[in-house]
Amino acid sequence: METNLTSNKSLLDWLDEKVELLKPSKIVWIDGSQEQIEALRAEACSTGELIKLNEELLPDCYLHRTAVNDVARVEDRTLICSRSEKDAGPTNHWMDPEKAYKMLYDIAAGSYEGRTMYIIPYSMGPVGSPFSKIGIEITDSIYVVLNMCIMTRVGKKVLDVLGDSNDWVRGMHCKCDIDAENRWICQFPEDNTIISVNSGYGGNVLLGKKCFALRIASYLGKNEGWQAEHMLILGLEKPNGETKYICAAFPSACGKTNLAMLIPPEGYKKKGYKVWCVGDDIAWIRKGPDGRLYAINPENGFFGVAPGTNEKSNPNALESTKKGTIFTNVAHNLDNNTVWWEGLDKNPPTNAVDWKGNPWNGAESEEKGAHPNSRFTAPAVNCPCISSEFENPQGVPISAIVFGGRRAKLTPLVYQSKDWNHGVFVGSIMGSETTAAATGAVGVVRRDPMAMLPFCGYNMGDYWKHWIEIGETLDPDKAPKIFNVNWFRKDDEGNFLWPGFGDNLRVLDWIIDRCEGDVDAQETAIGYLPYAKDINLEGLDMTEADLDKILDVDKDAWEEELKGVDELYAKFGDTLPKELADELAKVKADLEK
Ligand code: SAT
Ligand code: MN
Repeated sequence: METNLTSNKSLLDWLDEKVELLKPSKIVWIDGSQEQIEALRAEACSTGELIKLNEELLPDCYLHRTAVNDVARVEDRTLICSRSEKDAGPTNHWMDPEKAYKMLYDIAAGSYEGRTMYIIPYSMGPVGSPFSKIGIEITDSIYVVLNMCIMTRVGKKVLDVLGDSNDWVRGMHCKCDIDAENRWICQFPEDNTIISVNSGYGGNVLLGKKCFALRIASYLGKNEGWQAEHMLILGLEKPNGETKYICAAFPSACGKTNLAMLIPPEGYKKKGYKVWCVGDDIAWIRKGPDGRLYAINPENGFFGVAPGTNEKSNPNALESTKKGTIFTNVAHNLDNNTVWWEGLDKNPPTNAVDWKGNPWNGAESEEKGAHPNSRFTAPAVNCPCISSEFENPQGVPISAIVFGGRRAKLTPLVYQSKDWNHGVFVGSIMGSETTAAATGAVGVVRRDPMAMLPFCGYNMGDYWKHWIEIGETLDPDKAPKIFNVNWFRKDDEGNFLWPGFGDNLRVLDWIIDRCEGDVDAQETAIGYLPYAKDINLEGLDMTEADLDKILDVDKDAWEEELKGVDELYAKFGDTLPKELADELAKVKADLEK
């Protein structure tokens, strides 16, 4: 074994066991140094695991292709292994921990033979922040190491903070044979442990992300009085220089990265509005000494969806990918050794290789060049609008929490909840049309409470209760106000009724005005809706009458929708908080009025 980077006994004992099980030929500690990263990049290029891209156009950037059967999260193979099935709840897949360990150890045994075991010490959150948590991931994939070095804070400094503590999340990743039939992503919340086998794709193997920062962390948060949420964090700077922070939860591939890096419309820009990105996917939230809620982004990079990202839709994300980025499953332009994806521009390369590794002519081929869930892994520091508070160990104070989904019909552009518990209800009934971020059918409405359906590490009924209890500890004047938005309403011909992208700032502007008590709203059964005149349409080819079409509450359609909520709630039995049953009854009664 090469020299240990720590004398932490709980860690060294755990590693001994894993070496015995996995039988690596070599062991490498990841120290976080630039020299080590360079050496690993070179090694991965020599085996074809990575392709080095044009150094002039895309310095320090690389391309990786996963196996064709391994391109998204696998929700039916993602398990919560709590001792009691009830603690995993009705929306998670569960397996008894003893049985799961046995199954996983059988699959993993000897799988590092002839391979190297990389030991990655990483911090979720700024190293040493009171919000932060430490994890160790072992992996046999250089791709995973290099992605973790972008997405998290990695290396010796993390072990120095850990010291002798036993408080760290155990993560074991084994590529094995990338066998889809034996692919499992297992969380053991009571043991602070994650085991992932037979995958090499993002959310399944970058264990700091969904597995730790959401599934394990949500469970830790429940026990320790804080929250781990699937939310972006952005700062909206007003012309007077004041910045208000918003957390927003949307399911995967619904535009969190775009919203987090939004460029204000021309008129707003002229007045001096700016948007600052603190995070694009995950927020860890806790109460600060002044009684307000504060959030940090535990990640250090963006694992964003490539298709559709372009100079117009998200110039800040595009700029973030111009150096030090790893691209996964996009097309490779052989003419200039760069990358391309659908929606980047209107000039697909003609001499290229598609995401599956086959020759591809973008001018003629019917096939896509990039997979719809192809990704970029880009360092947060590259982002032109990264917030000055990004590294703030105390986080940023939250004024508003926004829920949202992808709904062609029903849900209005924006509405505000009546109070905290009603806001928890609004989050709990979120529904969204499915996307390519997970395997399975795309475009069907499914309930996705708080955008946490695939990411809650325990019983979602208890999770809702935790939300309600957090609210009870907050002074109503200091609690964030809770909203719901829908950028995706369509007319009967399938055209979007709202321009989206930068123009979403018009809605955020109303949201902040509501938080400050600066604007009136109309009370409806589902919550407070804006008056059309109060959403600034300056510079848009849209009238107040157009806007009214997406600021409606269709009683019959909502009654139908609430039947879906009845079905969801019925699954929870006695773990459904009474407060939510009460909120549902109230909305139903108000719709009748
Ligand atoms: O694949 S990830 O889980 O990392 C990204 C996502 O689905 O949001
Ligand atoms: Mn996500």
